[in-house]
Amino acid sequence: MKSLLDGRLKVYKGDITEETADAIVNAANSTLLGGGGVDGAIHRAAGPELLEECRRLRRTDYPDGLPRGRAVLTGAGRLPAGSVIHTVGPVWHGGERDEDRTLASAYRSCLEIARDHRFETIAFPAISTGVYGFPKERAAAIVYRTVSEFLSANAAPKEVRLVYFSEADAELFLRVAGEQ
Ligand code: AR6
Repeated sequence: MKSLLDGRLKVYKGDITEETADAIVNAANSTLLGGGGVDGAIHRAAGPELLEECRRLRRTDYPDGLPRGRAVLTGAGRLPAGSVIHTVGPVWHGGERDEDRTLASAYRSCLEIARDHRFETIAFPAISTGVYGFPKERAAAIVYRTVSEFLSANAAPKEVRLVYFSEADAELFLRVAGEQ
């Protein structure tokens, strides 16, 4: 595990479904009804209660789905985390469709929810860098910038965890962060 930003940013390899943070982030899609990748893993581990809560949110607040770059809070079902923040990152189309800004907005929206609920810890997977195809290096630079800016302006959350699914992805982030 590596610590950055005066110990407030932790970076390591892990499985986000095992995190005990106040909130873990789900790289969802607009339907909020589950999918593959980390979304599928989170729903599998959380159980049917989480899906039911997402269905309810669709009926009440998001009949047309959760827009890209936004985030919404739910409980965590059987997960060890306190709650789940679902966000929808951009699909990579070559960089001409505001993908960078949408990715920053997805991270920022999650951090705002954590701050507003006075969460001490929030754990993120690498949003958009799987099925959605966002280039990992480019995402790392955006994530580092967005998290640094947010933490320097806000006392909560106290700690942000970036949980990468492979050692190589965690190392790539640390290299890019070191270049910023
Ligand atoms: N813990 C941490 N990271 C994980 C885990 C895990 N258990 N499982 C996968 N990853 P992706 P996206 C990493 O594709 O690109 C879904 O179908 C993975 O290695 O899950 O935002 C949704 O429903 C990768 O680095 O999310 C959407 O339709 C990262 O998580 C779509 O995929 C993100 O990969 C979202 O695509």
